[in-house]
Amino acid sequence: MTPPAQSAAARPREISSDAEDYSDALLTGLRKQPKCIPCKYFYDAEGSHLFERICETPEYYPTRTELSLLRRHAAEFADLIGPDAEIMEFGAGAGEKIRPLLDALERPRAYRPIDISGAYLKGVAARLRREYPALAIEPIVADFSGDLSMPNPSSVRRIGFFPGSTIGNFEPEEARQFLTRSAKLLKGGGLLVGVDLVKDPGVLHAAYNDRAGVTASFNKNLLARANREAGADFDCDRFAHYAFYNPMQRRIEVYLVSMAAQRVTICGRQFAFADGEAIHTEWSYKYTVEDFRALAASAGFVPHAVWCDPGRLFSVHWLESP
Ligand code: AVJ
Repeated sequence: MTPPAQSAAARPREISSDAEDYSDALLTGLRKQPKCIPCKYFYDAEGSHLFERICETPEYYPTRTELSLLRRHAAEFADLIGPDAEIMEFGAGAGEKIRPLLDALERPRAYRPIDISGAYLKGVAARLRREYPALAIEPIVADFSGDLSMPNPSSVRRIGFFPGSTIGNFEPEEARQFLTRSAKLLKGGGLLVGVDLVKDPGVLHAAYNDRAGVTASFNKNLLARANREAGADFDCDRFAHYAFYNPMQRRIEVYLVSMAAQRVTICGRQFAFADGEAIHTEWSYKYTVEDFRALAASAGFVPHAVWCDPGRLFSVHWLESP
C-alpha cells in the first residue's frame, strides 16, 4: 500500500540543497589553494550521528555544559522570550537543546528547526511532534548561513535559537554578517545563542582530539561521503585527522592531511595531493564574553543577559533585536 501522501505541512520545506550543489561545492573547494571542504558537509546522516557520539566523549565539554545551562536557566529564558513566541533554531541537529526551552515557554506558537541534513531533520521533527502534539513544528531544510528571509507577520514575536557555538564556524566578519541578517529577521524579538569561551589550550585541543577517535571519524566522513555521493575514490586511511588550537586567531583549526603523494578522482576529475598536503575542513572560533557582546552589538543586537557555567567553559547570551 503506497503511504498516504504527506500533507504539505508535514513535509520539511526545502529551500535549496541537493547533490549537484554538494558536488559543485566539493570540486570548488578542492580546486582552491589551500584545498578545503566546507564544514557544513560534515552533516550527512552518518556525520550527524558521529557528531552525536562526539557530544558523548569525555573531552568534548560544549554540549553537556550548554545543556546544563539551558536546563538550569530555562525559566529565565522563558521570561525574556515571553508568551506566544515563534522559535527558529539555526542548525537544529538532534533537537536535544530545544526541549528545556519548549518545556518552559508559555504557549509557544511554532517551532521551526532549520538544518541542512534533510533526512535527519525529518526524524527529529517526527520525534518532537510526538512529544509536543499541540505545537506547530515546521522543519526547514536549508543552509542557515545563507539567506533565510521569510515574511515576518508583525504580530508574531520571532525568537532565534542558535546553540552549540556553531557561530564559531564562521570567521568573525562572516559571524557579524550572519548576526546582522539575524537581527533583521528577528526584529522585535531576539536571539538566544551559545558561545564557546576562550580557555586553557590543552582543554580545547583535547575536545577536538578525543582519545576514542570519534572526531577523527567525523572529519574523515567528509571523504567517505564524497565516495558515497560524488563518485570519489578517496582512501580514507591515507589521510590523517589533524586539529589544533591557534591562540593567535583564537580558533580551533581542523584539517585532513594527505599521508602520501596520491591522486584522487572526484566526479570524474583527477586531483593530486602532495605528501603532507592539508585539506582545511573547519574553523571553530572561541570568544571572551566581552568580545562576543561587542560583535553582537556591532551587528545591530542589544546584548542583554549572559549565563556561564561555574568553570566558565561556555556561555549562553540573550541578544535583543529592537
Ligand atoms: C557543531 C560546530 C559547534 O565546532 O565544536 C565538533 C563541530 N567539530 N568537533 C564545534 C565539531 C569537531 C562543533 N560545532
